[in-house]
Order: sequence, then structure tokens, then C-alpha cells
Amino acid sequence: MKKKLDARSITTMALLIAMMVTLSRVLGIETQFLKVSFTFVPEIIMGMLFGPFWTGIGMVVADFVGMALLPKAPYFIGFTLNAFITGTIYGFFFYKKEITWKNSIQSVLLITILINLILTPLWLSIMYNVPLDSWIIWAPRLIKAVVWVPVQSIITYFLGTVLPYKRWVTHFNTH
Ligand code: FOL
Repeated sequence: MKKKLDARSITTMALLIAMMVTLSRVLGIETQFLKVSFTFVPEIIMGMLFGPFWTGIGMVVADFVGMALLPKAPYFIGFTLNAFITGTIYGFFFYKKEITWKNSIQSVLLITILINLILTPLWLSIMYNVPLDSWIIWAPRLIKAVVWVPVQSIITYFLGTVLPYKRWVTHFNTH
């Protein structure tokens, strides 16, 4: 069920969106063919608090704001679609749920396969007009995937142990 956003939710969303933009476009590593950052942290928090639909929307807004303020490449709509799908996945796995090893690893694997190893190679190939079997698409991406699946799974799991998310869920439902 889609709930309407109240003032408090909009403020929290705005803060998380600002964190996404900063982590991905200021503190992240970006080359023409690969991005590495910790922007998944506010994305997962948004997923826990607001669910699939609003997290998808929030990540699309973060993509627009990031591209408007700190563009490092021409805009391409495929990455906006990635943002929406990724937000939907985090919401699906973490909305009002406890973070366990199982859902941490499952969410990371699904995003790595669907977004990082299927859709993004397709968008990069279209955007830069390089063949889909080019090493420039795959070499850095496969190395990142091997390192990043364990790194992101571990950080996600520990996020669940440090965040007072049960308190948040009641806050956001009762106010
Ligand atoms: N267009 C839009 N709309 N947003 C962007 O961020 C964007 N960025 C570029 C070009 N057009 C854009 C710059 N090039 C990746 C790498 C380079 C790149 C765009 C995307 C990439 O590897 N993206 C993966 C991983 C993202 C992550 O883990 O943060 C992806 O799933 O999108």
C-alpha cells in the first residue's frame, strides 16, 4: 500500500537523498565505465523506512539532483531506471524487516546480477557505443563484483545491528 508522505517523511527523504548525492558524486569513485561508492547505506535506510515505491522515487530524485548539480557525464535514462529498480529492491528486502545475513546477501546478489552485470553493461554499451563484449565493460566490473558482494553484504548486515530501526518504524507509523 502506498501511503501519503507527511512533512516528517519528506524531510527524512530529503536528508537521505542529500546523503546519496554526496556519497555517490562527491565521495565516490567514478570512471566512465565504473562507479564505486557507499551510497547503498542511505539507500538501504530509505528502503527500511519507506518501502519499494518511495525508495525507487527517492533514488530517481537523487539521480536527477546529482546529474543536475555534479554531472560528470552526459545524462542517460538507463541509469535512472537502474536507480528506480535498485530502490524497489531495497524496499522489497528491508521495508519493516529485520536485516539478516539472508536478506543482506540476497539483496546484494540480486542487485549485482540484475543491475551491475546485466543492465549497466547494456546501458554503457549503448551510451558509449562500445561492443557489449568489450573488456573495458567487463574487466573492472567483474573485479568490483567479486570484491563488492562480500563488502556490501557485511556492511549491510552490520547496519542492521547498529540502526535503531524498530524505533524508527514505530515513529514513522504513529506520528
Ligand atoms: N546518467 C544518469 N541518469 N545518471 C548517472 O549517474 C549517469 N552517470 C554516467 C552517465 N550517465 C548517467 C557516468 N557513467 C556506471 C558507471 C559509469 C557511469 C554510469 C554508471 C555504473 O557502473 N553504474 C552501476 C553501479 C552504480 C553503483 O554501484 O553506484 C549502476 O548500477 O548504475
